[in-house]
Amino acid sequence: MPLIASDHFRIIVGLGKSGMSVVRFLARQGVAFAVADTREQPPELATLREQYPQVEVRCGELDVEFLCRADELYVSPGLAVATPALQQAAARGVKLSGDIDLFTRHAKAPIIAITGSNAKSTVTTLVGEMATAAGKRVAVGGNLGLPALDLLDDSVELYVLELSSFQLETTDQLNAEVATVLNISEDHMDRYSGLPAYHLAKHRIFRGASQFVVNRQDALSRPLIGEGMPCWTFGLNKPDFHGFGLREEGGEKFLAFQFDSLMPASELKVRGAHNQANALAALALGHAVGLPFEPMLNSLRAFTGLEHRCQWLRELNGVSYYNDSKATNVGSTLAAIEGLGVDIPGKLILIAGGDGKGADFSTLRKPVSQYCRAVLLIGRDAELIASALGDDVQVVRMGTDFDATIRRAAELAEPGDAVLLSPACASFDMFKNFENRGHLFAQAVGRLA
Ligand code: UMA
Ligand code: ADP
Repeated sequence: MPLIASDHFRIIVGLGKSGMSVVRFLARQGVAFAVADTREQPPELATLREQYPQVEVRCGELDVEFLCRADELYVSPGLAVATPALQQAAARGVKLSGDIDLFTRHAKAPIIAITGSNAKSTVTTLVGEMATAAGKRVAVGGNLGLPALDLLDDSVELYVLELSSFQLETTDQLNAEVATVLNISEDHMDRYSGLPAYHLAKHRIFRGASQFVVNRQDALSRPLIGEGMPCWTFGLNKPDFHGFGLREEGGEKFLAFQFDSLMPASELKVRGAHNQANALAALALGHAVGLPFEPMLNSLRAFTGLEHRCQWLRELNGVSYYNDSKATNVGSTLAAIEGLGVDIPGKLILIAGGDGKGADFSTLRKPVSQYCRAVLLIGRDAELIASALGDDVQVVRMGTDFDATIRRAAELAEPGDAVLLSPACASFDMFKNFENRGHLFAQAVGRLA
């Protein structure tokens, strides 16, 4: 079959937020392009038609002949590169790329690149705040919400990017100044063939990096390449010569660098050991690009955490309520149960369930039996979770009435307990997204009397 790829024509596949950022970028560059999306009504279609009426758009099933008119495809992170039509186009010589690849080719300032199964948004936000406090002109985005290409600006001195495995699949050489995989636990098993494939996608973040930040307590965070490159570490244990950790002095825990204590961990406003790890990771990333300690520590002291991430909502009748709706995988729910479980005088009433994305819930059993008084299950995969938890703890299957679930949780709680929404699942089977799930939870908690 002849190759019909042209040298100067691009196709953007997927017209969501990131696709639209590629549209704006290519239009600014004067590059010819078209758009394809498997959805009949992609979210940015109306905007595209209004602002770029001359651009050809193909909606519905991907047409390989159409895709082969391009020399390069910019594929949305929402579409797996394994999608047959994309693979067929690739086999015919069309390059598969993405918005992050395009970003790297044009970014002039150093990039701090952050991925991991959990804590990406928290650490990315923290590093951004540290850089601002240190007086840097910093741009923060990526998977976090503001597409990377929309950040490009010659006046920027530092880019801080949160990157998902989906974005990394189409990223060839990121060339970050410093890159990290914060942690690895199972997620998106409905998209990957297993943990190794997911791990490989995440580790593409290290391609071309000048420095690495490694989690000492997670072997899977260690780069597979680049022996001998400058490497900083973080972990909840004592710091080594290269890194950040916790030291105990006079019975108190301190965030520390090498052999020096930096600040008492108790000065952090965010709760749980996982947030101490996040603070240490942010310090390591900031240190790697030369940010001074004082503004970094001030940012840590001021940080109250992001909405929907183990966010304290209120106390009522001696019971605290936490919104951890962003816990969309098992690893994040484990961190919440273990982090809050040791912190509260009573027990947890856990609300979990939703779309499990093919996850294995069995690791929840032990911490749930240790820290939970009861578990209320919602959503599509409630039965899967119930069978993984066994009968160590009271399990209540709730229907689709989310308000009733929250009222039931309040009834089951005793003074000193905490009600924790930490679903270990995606939300799409019952809610618009995790934000919507968290907001509805917060509203219902607000109505409790
Ligand atoms: N889709 C189709 N056909 C297409 C293209 C997309 O059916 O041709 C569907 C897929 O189910 C896909 C969904 O639409 O999952 C969203 O795709 P999109 O192209 O509309 O997405 P964007 O609006 O561009 O958002 C993407 C990221 N979304 C995903 O990776 C799924 C956003 O991350 C990111 O903030 C945004 O780019 C800007 O960079 C969101 C996310 O859920 C927050 N990320 C996952 C996570 O954090 O776990 C990885
Ligand atoms: P991401 O962007 O990777 O999804 P977030 O910062 O948004 O990360 O947090 C997602 C979920 O992970 C939240 O439920 C949060 O409480 C939890 N979490 C935060 N830090 C950690 C950590 N270090 N390890 C495990 N889970 C964490």
